[in-house]
Amino acid sequence: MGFMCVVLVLVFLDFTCGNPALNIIRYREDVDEWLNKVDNDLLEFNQICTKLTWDMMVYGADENAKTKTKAIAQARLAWKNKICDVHFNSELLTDEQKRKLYLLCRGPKFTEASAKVEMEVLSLMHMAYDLQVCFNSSAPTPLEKLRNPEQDNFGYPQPGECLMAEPDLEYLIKRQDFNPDQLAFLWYTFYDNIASSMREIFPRVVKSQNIVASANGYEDMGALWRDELEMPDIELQVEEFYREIRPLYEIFHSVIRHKLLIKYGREQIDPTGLIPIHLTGNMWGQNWGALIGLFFSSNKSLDLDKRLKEKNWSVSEMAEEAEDFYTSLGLPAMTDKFWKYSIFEERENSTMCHGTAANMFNDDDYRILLCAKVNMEDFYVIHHEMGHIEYNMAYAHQPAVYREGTNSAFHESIGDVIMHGVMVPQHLHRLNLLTDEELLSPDIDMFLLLHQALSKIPEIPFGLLVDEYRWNIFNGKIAEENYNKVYWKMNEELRGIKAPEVRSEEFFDAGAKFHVPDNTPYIRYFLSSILQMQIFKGLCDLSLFGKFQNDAGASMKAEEIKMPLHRCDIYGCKKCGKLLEQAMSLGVSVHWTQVLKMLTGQDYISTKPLLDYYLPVYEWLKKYVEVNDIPIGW
Ligand code: X8Z
Ligand code: ZN
Repeated sequence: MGFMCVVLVLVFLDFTCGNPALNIIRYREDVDEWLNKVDNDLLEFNQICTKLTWDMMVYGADENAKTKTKAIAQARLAWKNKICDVHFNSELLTDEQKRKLYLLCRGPKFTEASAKVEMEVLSLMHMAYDLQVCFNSSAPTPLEKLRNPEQDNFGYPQPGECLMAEPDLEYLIKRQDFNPDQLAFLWYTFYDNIASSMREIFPRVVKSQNIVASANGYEDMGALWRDELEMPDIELQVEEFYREIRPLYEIFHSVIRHKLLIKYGREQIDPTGLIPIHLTGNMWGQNWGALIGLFFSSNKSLDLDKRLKEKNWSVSEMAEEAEDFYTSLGLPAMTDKFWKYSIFEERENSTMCHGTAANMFNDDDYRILLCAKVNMEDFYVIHHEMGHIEYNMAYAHQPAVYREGTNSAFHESIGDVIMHGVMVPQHLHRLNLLTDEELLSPDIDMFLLLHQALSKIPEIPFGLLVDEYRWNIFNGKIAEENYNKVYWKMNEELRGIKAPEVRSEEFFDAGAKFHVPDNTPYIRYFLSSILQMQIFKGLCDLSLFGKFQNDAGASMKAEEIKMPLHRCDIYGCKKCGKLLEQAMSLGVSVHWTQVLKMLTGQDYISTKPLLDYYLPVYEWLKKYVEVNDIPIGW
């Protein structure tokens, strides 16, 4: 969600627009009037900033755009400093007024000088990531040596060819027909290029970030990021959540390692050790969906990517299908401007390719930017981004200060909730991605659950890793000279993953993940992985098809026996859409516990729905481990 992220940075930078300096406001009514004015300014800033950010993402950041951004940022920081300097007689403030003031004034505090440094270092990070790699055309390259005439090298980069790191190399590393050396070469090409430039920049980022965080009373930038989530003991809570999920991850890890051992042999895989990241089918080892073939031999398997392609859908037709799911719930369709301005595919001159949803804060102007292809992973990304847009639309009537998710983890979870509704046999059958026979086959549940598990379970420890790591850099627990060593040590401890070979301090490998150069907090995805299952369960309980029906036709009253969560078909459930809409429409006007209570009946985060959802996979993996005598853990 690069866009929201960049904008957030700018939102915190803020505009001028002369509000008369009211340094002490004594009356409630005056506070309301003042807040209304401030809100109008905020809306205007958001409109200007989002337009600038969108244009920079789409057309690149030329000098003109940079100058404009700088000017707006300066104006905005002056504005924010001014409004946050106003004093109130707090006994007179209503709870609503207090919440607005908290929301307006949280985040970093800039001076002209610190804003300048911050913008410089953030822009350097972006340049390090938005990278095109050109493969050497003269000297014999590792690429040449790796080219195997016996093998289908189709798609392997040719000497002289230039590719974007994300998404082109990211896409290639999924290929299961490349050999381990070829996969390692792709991985090194991505990481060596990005992580070496990031090594020099990141310490400057840390310094700059901590200055602007402590200027507003936070201990460091990690504390500032955590504040947005409004979970006071979040560091302990996320540890506890992962402790609950870890047995599922470990058994899953062990079975995948065993399958990789069969495929690649002991030369590549240590049967009791760590999984090499470049063999996970993903540049960051966060999504193992490309490994589904390890479980189902290709001729027998149900290749959903292939089926999607056979439908001859374009990417925008995939987006229409996603929209259809949302409208089936009674949620609004995408707007005309969405279809007019959104970018779905990689362009010749694309600079930014990470999936992004943009709220332009302007009537019905919402957009997404993707470099998608026709495959299931990008079908997911489309649903994910549309979830952001539905959230944006639901709170559009709120004052500008409330037009955010109740916290960022909720914003990340909506589209994923919907995607869980897509990945049930009934809906895939509705999309003609499953035949009648497959719908009724007893194996279909396990296939889809494994598909979901491969795509989503590795994201959980990765979500924790990216931010625990950065929190510990911001608070000084990780010293600069150990940045990379600690990163790989945490990879080992938290998720049993290693680099192809030991990495030196010449690199800052965490910087090869988009959200690090984009300066976007990442724990939201960890929390979303858990929350989305809770919310999906909340919706499932409301839907008719969340329950087994009584004797065919005898009564339309649903039995109280619940449908297993992984089979819950929420498509068309108007009650579900209504509840989602009500919850999302509150924006950040209320604390997230209230929103979660509406959606699930509980006001706390629980891993139970996630563990229940995967229970059949867990049982299946346990048996598999016993039968094959597979060691667990690393
Ligand atoms: O960044 C994203 C979205 C945009 S908010 C495409 N995601 C995370 C990632 O790619 O690392 C979605 C899942 C995790
Ligand atoms: Zn997102």
